[in-house]
Amino acid sequence: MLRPQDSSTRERKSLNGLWRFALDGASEGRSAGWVSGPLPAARDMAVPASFNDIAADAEVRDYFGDVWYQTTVRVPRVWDGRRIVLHFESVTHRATVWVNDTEVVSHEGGYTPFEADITALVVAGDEARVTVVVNNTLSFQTIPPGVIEDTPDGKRQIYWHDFFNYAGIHRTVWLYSTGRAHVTDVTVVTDLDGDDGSIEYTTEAQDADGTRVRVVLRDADGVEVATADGPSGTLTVENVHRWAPGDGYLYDLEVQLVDGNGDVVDSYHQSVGVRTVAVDGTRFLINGEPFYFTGFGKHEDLPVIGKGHNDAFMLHDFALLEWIGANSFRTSHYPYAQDVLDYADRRGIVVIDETAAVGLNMSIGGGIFGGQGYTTFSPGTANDETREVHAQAIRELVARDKNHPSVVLWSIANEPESDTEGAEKYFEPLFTLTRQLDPTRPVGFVNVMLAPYGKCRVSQFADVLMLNRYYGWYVHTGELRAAELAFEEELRGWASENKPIIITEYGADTYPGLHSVTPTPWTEEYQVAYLDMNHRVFDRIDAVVGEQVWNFADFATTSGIMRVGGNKKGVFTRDRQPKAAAYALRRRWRDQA
Ligand code: GCB
Repeated sequence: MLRPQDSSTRERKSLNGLWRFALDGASEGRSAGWVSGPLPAARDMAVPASFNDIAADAEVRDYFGDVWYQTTVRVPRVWDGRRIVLHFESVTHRATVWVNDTEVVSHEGGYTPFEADITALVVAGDEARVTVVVNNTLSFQTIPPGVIEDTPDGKRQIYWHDFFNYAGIHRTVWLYSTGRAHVTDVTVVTDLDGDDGSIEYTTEAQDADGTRVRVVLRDADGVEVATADGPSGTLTVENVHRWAPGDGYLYDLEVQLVDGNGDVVDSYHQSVGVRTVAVDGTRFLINGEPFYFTGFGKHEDLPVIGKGHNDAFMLHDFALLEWIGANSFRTSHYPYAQDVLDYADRRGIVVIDETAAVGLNMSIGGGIFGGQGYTTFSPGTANDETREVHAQAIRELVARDKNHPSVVLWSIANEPESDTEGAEKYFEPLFTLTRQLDPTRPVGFVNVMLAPYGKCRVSQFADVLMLNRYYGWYVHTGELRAAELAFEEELRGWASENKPIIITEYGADTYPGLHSVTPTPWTEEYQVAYLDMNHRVFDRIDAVVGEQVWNFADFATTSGIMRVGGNKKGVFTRDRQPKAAAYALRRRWRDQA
């Protein structure tokens, strides 16, 4: 599915702003016909944003079940006779949408786009009512999983991932128009041959009889550098300007549908960064050069708007990445907004792109080790149906992000159970599927400390080993010497597998402003000493090709005795102020660069 854009043949209109919003605790909205008029007892709600923190009301913050959103949109008069589509960039975790009284689309999964052709339901120049029922409940058949438990106090939503279950309409909602004949998909795969580059392109189109495809490639100055005819083909670029870490150079590929008169009836622009990615033994290669990842696991998490996308914070976060000398991040623990991926392309920031499969591990809850009272993989818990939902999440992620040069590695899950036969059976087909969908990028998953070297049964399927390790925090707490020895011993084991190792998480909770002259967990000094210890270990092991600190910034979690106003492993606070560790990392990463 192509992201809506303005082009010479396409127009879009954002539906962002204030919508009406109502909780539906009694699940009566459908039977009571809420779609047929203004929502009863509604309040205002911002789109895009999570609904949880906006209302200053515990009932809303902790709500699970159906919530209703509604707005009206006037269809531009000039779209008469055009194809009209309603597009959602993400609704967490699932949605059903009506236009006026007609149900038009449902979608499962909180972080990938979906859309409906509503041409037959609207009239150019008139208003249309858009109603969305959003549901945020988690079960063993959702990604991420959860369970609703009966407690003496009523029903409770339990989940095992260590971040707050923010929900709502998190990204832009678009109404857009195209002509009848329109491009529906573009895929680009790039390669290098000495100084030259090649772009293999494939296009798909609908209602396009009587048209032909023409593609035009322009450089960043708008100068035409190659053209081709046909729905697929290969373009060659002499003396190509490569996309590379720190150099987000992008070409523009315009895909045109041209009718019999020579008129362009559809035009879609696809950015292209020409680069290669490969794994060679323990090396991770970008453009044939060994690449060392520096950076963070992040979150989409902000005060008030929760997981709502915000351009100002996006720019600020990228400015901080640059300030600190980070060259990469992981979209822990779900696909991030497309604006973020687009911007990573433009800034030359490297991305590990992750699905929302987090918390598939009944030995951890909310970041804390300890049995959660369920078996992870079983017919009654994570089962074949879960795997199909997971597979669909992978399909939608690859479909959405396949053309981003910044994306160099797929992470199909974070810290699932991976030391059991059930895990091995669950994951093998998902690796196969991901490779079928995208043979050009390495595939991996993020391994948890509970499945250390020698015990993990899933890492055999991965091209790259991504490890989350907390020596000196969750184990050997405050004992950095012991932590250093134990960590090095485990890592040497992994290094013998002859695959690149990226440490995708290491971190220590740190309360900003807490200090000590002795090594005391939670202080700013301890976070620095902890990171230094980790870095000594990484620097001694050649197979380690990346370090991504957990986390870029403090973030919201469920409440619990291990979390002080959220997870405090941020190198920046939630409002993006630096802790001492930010300066320490800046020295290491900028000196290394
Ligand atoms: C992890 C998880 C991450 C948690 C982190 C922690 O291993 O991947 O989601 O937030 O540990 O701080 O415990």
